[in-house]
Amino acid sequence: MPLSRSLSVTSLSGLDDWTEELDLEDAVLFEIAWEVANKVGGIYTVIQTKARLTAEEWGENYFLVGPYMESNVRTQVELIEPPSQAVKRTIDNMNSAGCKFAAQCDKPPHILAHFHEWLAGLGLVLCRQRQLPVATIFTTHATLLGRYLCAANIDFYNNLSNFNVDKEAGDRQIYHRYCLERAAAHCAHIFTTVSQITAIEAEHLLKRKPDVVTPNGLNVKKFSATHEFQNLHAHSKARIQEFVRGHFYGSLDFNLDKSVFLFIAGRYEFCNKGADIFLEALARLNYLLRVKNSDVTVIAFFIMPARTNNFNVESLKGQAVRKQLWDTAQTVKEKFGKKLYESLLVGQLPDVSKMLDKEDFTMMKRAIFSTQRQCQPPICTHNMLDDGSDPILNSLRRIGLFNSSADRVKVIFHPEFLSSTSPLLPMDYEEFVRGCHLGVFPSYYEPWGYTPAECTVMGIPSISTNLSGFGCFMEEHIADPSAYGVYILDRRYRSVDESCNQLTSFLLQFCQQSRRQRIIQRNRTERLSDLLDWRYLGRYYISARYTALATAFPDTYCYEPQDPTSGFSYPRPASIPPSPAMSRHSSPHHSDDDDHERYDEDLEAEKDRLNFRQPSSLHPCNKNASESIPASDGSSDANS
Ligand code: G6P
Ligand code: 1S3
Repeated sequence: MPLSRSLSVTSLSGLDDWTEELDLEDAVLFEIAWEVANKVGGIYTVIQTKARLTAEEWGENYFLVGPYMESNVRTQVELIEPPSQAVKRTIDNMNSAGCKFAAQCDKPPHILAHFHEWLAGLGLVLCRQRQLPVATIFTTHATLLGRYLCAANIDFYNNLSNFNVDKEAGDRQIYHRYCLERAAAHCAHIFTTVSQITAIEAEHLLKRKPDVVTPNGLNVKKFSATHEFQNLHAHSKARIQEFVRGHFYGSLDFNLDKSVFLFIAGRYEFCNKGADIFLEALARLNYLLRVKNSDVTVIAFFIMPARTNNFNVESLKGQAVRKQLWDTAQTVKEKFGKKLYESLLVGQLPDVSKMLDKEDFTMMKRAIFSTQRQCQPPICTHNMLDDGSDPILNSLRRIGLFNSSADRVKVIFHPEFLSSTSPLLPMDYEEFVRGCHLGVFPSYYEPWGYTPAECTVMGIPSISTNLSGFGCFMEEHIADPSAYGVYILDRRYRSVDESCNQLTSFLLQFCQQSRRQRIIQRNRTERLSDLLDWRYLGRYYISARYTALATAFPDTYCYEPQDPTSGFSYPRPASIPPSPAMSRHSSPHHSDDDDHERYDEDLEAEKDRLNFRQPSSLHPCNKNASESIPASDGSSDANS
């Protein structure tokens, strides 16, 4: 039965509406990746977050193919009967013939197979080698050689055109994998990657220029109440504060209300992810805050998985001590409350000096005694297996950040991904991000970089770099990213020392903001989230798919690819960007309510000023279709 599918991408604040239609008569889409229902890294997030939109477009003709891992199947996959006869026949044939059969139908569907990363690339190479009637797409999310060269601290971007790629791959003993990746890139009808910067890298290292750049999106959760995400920040921050109270018990000589929570998270690639320069910048920030006698305390979290043998005793003890203090306070409060109540019942004001007895004081003294600590609060929450050679710990030893009282910058290294079932910090990653003030991702090698994108959609400011796909994308499409809380560090045209200085100055600037300024900035950050929604960015994948179909089956599909974003630009915020000098926080009448009113003004003013240039719409055509599809407002290239 002929299928006609249409996809509407609408209602994103200020961004263009977009409607696309293609007659996908009996066409099926397979998306193949090692990370389908198998969380290893960012590719899992791409597939998982994009699935809904792709399923809306392809319906039951969309199939994801990944490795069979029993535990993942049990937790992430719902087993069903094959939906279409063609697929059922294929599966039956494969089962009965030990997977040796290709699809055999009277009228075979048009197959589009999208392979992600070199691990899945072999299937693509074999499709082409066996001349199967399959339209193919290969997406690389990073090049193997690029990752290896950057991790070796090589001046990568200034030497892109000079590498002897075969030799470099051979020297690093990845030649077989490199060849597979390069073969997949060359065999594919359409070759894509996740950012412009990785497109340049691929052109030099894989020797093929990507046909389409497919930036990574997210499923953006929109709250009906404007301030809901701000409330979530406050709620999650309170939970992080609780953890900090326990971690620093006995040394809580800083004001938690004036503490700023920074974090870096991701795969533990010390230099590629920029943990090296983050640490250096923290040391410089510590110095600056100390000489300025600042009352701000920075707590920097490193969430990067390393080899451990579980939580360490001191960290667990900290949370136990905090819990004990809490329980003691609750017990005393209850006794106090009961006596107060009884006194009021008989019409008397209580004698406050008699409300607590000796026993209560003993209990409280004992609790206070338990907070005595001979050592400084730990840096690391776990027992590290490679303590002596761990790069984060060694850097901390070198720069001398040991969580001492005098330090204005404290560090907590949590070498395990977060989990809501943790006995130490029972929060999942999303809750944790929401509770922090700033994500710091000064990566040197980062084809896209989901971490700052996730911060943005949750309304949390972040620092990324002009060597990351995300940073370049934001720099390209936003007039003044830092005004929106998207700080982009220059790691391309500056020396490491200069980048460290710039990072230090971003951090210092951030620490000097008042609460009110942070709130306004978060509002602005969140406003960018539509830009990162698959409902907007999904069009690049659609463009790649239509182009592949038209290339492989030119008698059936015709499509003239256009740049799906021929330049939209997000304007500067209408109001003055937050800066410490603009703070009205000292106003005696200041309250959070003022702030919330101010957010709305800020929001409305900017809505009025939004002036997007719309991308020219895609015009796929099917030879069966009579005309190309105009933009949803009826024009072909309208301005909103
Ligand atoms: C949110 C809440 C406010 C709270 C603020 C704290 O905006 O709605 O009630 O005061 O967070 O912000 P801060 O940047 O100090 O964590
Ligand atoms: C890669 O994962 P990574 O963290 O090794 O793919 C991600 C998804 O495309 C991308 O966001 C990231 O930059 C790459 O490096």
